[in-house]
Amino acid sequence: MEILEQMAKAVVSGDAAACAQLARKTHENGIDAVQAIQEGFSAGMQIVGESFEKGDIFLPEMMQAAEAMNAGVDILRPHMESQHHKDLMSGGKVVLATIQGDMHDIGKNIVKILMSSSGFDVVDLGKDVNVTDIVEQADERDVDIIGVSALMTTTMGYMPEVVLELQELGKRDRFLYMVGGAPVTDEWAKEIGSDGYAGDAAEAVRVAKELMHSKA
Ligand code: HCB
Repeated sequence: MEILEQMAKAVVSGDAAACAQLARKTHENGIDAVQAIQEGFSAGMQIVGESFEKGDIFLPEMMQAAEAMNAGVDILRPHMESQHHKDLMSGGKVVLATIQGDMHDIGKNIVKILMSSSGFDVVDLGKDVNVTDIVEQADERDVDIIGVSALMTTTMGYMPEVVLELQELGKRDRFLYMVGGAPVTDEWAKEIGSDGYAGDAAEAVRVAKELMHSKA
């Protein structure tokens, strides 16, 4: 779809006004907000990441792209909340965080919007959250699911620590643990002893629902 390509290009060029305008246009054209984010904006972010890795662009351009994507997501947020998988039954309580050392939160924020609008009660701990804080908050708030995000190969190394801390406290069986973020794979998620992996926000909702069913 041409408009999705334009959305990707607007992110690549860091054009917040164009991202917002295209987001409005997708809504007017009846395009699903989640599809627009995943196939439009996120596809652009993928290109931005590759260009950064090759040294074709630098940090300021990557920051500008992030701001542009956020401007577009802000426009789509109410549409995701009102139109997507609206489910008034409670799906369960989830604590979400980007792991310690990691400032990337765009993906985690999208997961939050979609989970909230799908009937989950979501507590967002933010970004760069210490493993011990994640475990303590999950316990204090008596959640069903701990959802953690990592965008760097360095910070994904902290993900197994959530399992280890829960085991040390004798509470591993009390929580369902799911992980995600660009470098995370299904295989790795299994290897570290988590209960689920999701490659995008829509899958995160599906996996969270399946986990809740398995618990019931
Ligand atoms: Co950043 N960065 N960055 N970055 N960044 C990456 C992640 C690299 C891969 C780029 C590259 O080199 N190819 C790279 C990491 C390499 C590595 O693995 N070691 C990198 C680097 C190196 C860095 C810095 C170190 C750069 C520097 O300072 N020299 C620095 C790190 C700072 C820190 O964290 N300590 C940095 C900074 C930044 C910003 C600030 C400029 C900006 C982040 C802004 C923000 O998040 N508020 C940024 C961005 C935007 C990126 C890229 C380009 C895009 C990330 C993104 O938002 N994607 C990224 C390249 C890439 O990922 N391909 C690059 C779009 C979202 C929607 O996708 O995968 O996050 P997502 O989320 C999906 C999905 O994974 C899933 O659902 C989401 C929605 O569909 N999901 C979950 C996510 N979390 C989940 C949790 C669950 O439980 C379940 C599902």
